[in-house]
Amino acid sequence: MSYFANTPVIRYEGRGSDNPLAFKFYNPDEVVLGKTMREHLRFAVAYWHAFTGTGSDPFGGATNVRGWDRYSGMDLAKARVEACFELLHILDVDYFCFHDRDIAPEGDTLQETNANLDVIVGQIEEHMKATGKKLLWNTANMFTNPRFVHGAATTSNADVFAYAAAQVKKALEHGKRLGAENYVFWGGREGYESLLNTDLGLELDNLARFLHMAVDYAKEIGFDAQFLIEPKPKEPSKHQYDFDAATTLAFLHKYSLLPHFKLNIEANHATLAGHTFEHELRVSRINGVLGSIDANQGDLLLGWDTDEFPTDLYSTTLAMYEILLNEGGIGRGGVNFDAKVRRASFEPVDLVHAHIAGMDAFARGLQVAAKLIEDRVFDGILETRYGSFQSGIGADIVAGRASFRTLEAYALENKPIVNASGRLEHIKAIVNQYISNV
Ligand code: XUL
Ligand code: CO
Repeated sequence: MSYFANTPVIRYEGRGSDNPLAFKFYNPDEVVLGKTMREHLRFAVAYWHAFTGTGSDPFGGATNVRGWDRYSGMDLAKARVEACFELLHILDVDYFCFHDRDIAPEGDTLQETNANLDVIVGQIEEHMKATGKKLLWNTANMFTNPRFVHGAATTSNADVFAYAAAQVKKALEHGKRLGAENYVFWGGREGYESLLNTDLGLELDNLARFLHMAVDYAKEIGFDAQFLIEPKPKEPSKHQYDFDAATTLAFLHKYSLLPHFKLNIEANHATLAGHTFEHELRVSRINGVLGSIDANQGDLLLGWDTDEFPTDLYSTTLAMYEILLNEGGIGRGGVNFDAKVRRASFEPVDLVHAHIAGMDAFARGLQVAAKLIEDRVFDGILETRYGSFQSGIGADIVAGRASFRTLEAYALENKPIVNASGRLEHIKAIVNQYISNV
């Protein structure tokens, strides 16, 4: 039974190809800076958008035409697993990611819910063994069910905190069983609406307590996945605690969690926070916490998380630039397509087209970024721009030899200060040249 009309496996045909079912830039075996594209990019399909999403929006219902929708309950859950492994095969993608609630329906009790999950995790495990596909990360959905109306780890209701702990405990056990390489915490309801009824200090302390318990339990059961926090400033809550990379870093530092976590940076979350994707990646990289990415893009004209498939080459180039400069590249992380087809792209083949578009955009970004690095384009620019710190007073500042006294004495010499142009327009033109010529 095929959910994708027996679509053949997508192959690389090169940039001249007009075959919609072929890669134009993603050539898994092509070596770039000593590693294959497959190794650099570690693409993953997001279960929630690809198999659980329906195309509904606040103004209208489901539009997606999906073969598995003829089923319900556990049969639907099982059919989605089949569809997932078929799509991974078609796309030649090695990884997938899921929330617990994406893969199995909730029962009337936590026991029933867990039993449903166990069945589906068993089915997934068999498919993984048979196909060699791998779990990039799993996570717990603690935002859809109304019990999380006040939050999960940051709820005002201790019973909900306990429930959330039980849910993550189970998710960690499943992550271990399936050999997940990472485990993600995205705090969908970990935030607040108004300070008028919020104990900000207690909520943040509790969030830290929760994360420490998760670290301890993973250690206890021997689950050695990389733990990741995924920052997002708002939506669904008005103010989310993991607002952006810098805020999350300060939180991890304050609560001694920094040794246990890296960040999963999502493009559309960055722009919602008023940052570029590359800003969030840079902040993470220079602080040693760039762990993985959720690949998508937002819309300049819309103020919410549109989760579009990434097609903007400028953005993928600058993102791959940060990843290539990160120690170990993307490491144990990957490029997870946390992206959904537009509501009007409702045919199953649109899911294939969308992933091809995203994979090609990242592959192209990788090629261009590698060439920018090889040619030392930005190194040259920075060396020139910051040259004043290489010698004289600048070198004294950098080496810690300067003080306000020595700097005042220097400034009082009253030499005319000469500034150089930042040349930004020229630099942007160079990037464009690389994007078109490489
Ligand atoms: C929501 C979002 C999540 C996380 C996992 O905006 O990005 O899907 O990636 O919970
Ligand atoms: Co995400």
